[in-house]
Amino acid sequence: MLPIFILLIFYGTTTVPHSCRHFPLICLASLQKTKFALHSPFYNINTLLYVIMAISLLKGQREDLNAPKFTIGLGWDTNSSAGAAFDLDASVFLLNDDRKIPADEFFVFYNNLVSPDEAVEHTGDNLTGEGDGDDEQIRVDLSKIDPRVKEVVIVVTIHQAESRRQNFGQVRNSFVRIVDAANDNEILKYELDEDFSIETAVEFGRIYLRNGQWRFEAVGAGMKGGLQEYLDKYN
Ligand SMILES: [Ca+2]
Repeated sequence: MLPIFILLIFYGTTTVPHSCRHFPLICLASLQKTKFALHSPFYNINTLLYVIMAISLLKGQREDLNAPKFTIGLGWDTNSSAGAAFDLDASVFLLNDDRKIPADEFFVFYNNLVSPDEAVEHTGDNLTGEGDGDDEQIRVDLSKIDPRVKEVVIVVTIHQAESRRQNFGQVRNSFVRIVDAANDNEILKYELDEDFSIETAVEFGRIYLRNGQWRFEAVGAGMKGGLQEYLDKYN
């Protein structure tokens, strides 16, 4: 435990997303530097827990999600210098045991910002994706979730991809992260590999209930199509 903790302290001043593939141990910590002062003699239990809990995920990795209330932050950058402007859209499908939405309103996107149980709220459509940080956010309160819902699928699609001739091969630095609403700590982050080419829609991740425990899976599965194709799949 102690060597791991020392390692976490050592890497607390650096950002390490891409070294995760080579140094999996470092992936234990996706550290918020501002929360973690090396010179402070007072490493309280919250700081320690936070350092242990912050996790960078690799594709396919699954982790328990122990925060009942959190924000899903999604980000991306695009090569928008050529051609039409990019507009990427985050959407969420709340699925039942049969992996279907119980009603149309359980598909939360830019034109339906809140689910009927008010457990999921899209904070609004970002039309450009410019700047750092989250480009679109979805707030989740699992304590409110409809008992029929067992899975929350998070997808990102390119608006009018076909007519604008755009795809995820032109998108980089995309990520999905989970931020605990209780303390604003980032508890999970998945930075997608940049191996997409012709895909116009990507499932970034999913949150699912298994044996009474909510978990997050870093999915990173792309496909050709858009929201209609996801609707056909989940409706
Ligand atoms: Ca958008």
